[in-house]
Amino acid sequence: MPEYKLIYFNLMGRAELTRWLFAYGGIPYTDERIEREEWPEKKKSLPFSKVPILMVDGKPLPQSLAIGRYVAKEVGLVPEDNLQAAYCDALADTITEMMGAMRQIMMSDKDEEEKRRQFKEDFYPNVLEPIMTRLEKRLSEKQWFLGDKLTWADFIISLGFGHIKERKPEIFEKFPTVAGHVEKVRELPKIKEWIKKRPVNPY
Ligand SMILES: N[C@@H](CCC(=O)N[C@@H](CS)C(=O)NCC(=O)O)C(=O)O
Repeated sequence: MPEYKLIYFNLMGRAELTRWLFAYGGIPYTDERIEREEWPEKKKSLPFSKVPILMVDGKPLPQSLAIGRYVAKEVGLVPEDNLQAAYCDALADTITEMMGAMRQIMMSDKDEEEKRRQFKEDFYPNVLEPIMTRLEKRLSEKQWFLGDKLTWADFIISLGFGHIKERKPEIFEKFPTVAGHVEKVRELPKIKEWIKKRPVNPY
């Protein structure tokens, strides 16, 4: 087995998917966490200017989704079938875009009232609800995102919507199956164990 080192901030953020996958597969790795104040100096020493980076036997792999897909494959959570695997990729892109739209509002220099308005009048009805509506239907008909087999897409759903569910549980009243899915993945024994022991971070 290769030697793995995951480099990221001391946050869940874009690295948590990979940490869940390592936990699920019982794969040992070094979870290197950079504190904010260390970043400018650390950045100079890295082969890419952004994190996460996964060092595999000392060689760097950038980009959170590429890292996630690679580790998911290692732990058997990428379907063999090419089209089924592409459905997982499409879900990963959809949730990443959704998180990007959310981040854009949160990080903007607008005041809190304007941000609330943007969430209420644009993000929820135009971005979040269409995705949740489709997922609610799909997950009501299947055990997991792709049917009876767990894939890394289920981890992405639980991670992406878990953050929103913690902050705005009322949104999930209309989407009980998505809410249940978020918890179902978190109840997988290895994931539950990781969540219990991981460092506490707000996001
Ligand atoms: N598309 C990249 C984005 C990576 C990214 O933006 N990383 C942020 C942290 S979430 C970062 O390194 N920020 C520090 C900087 O830009 O100096 C990925 O998914 O890995």
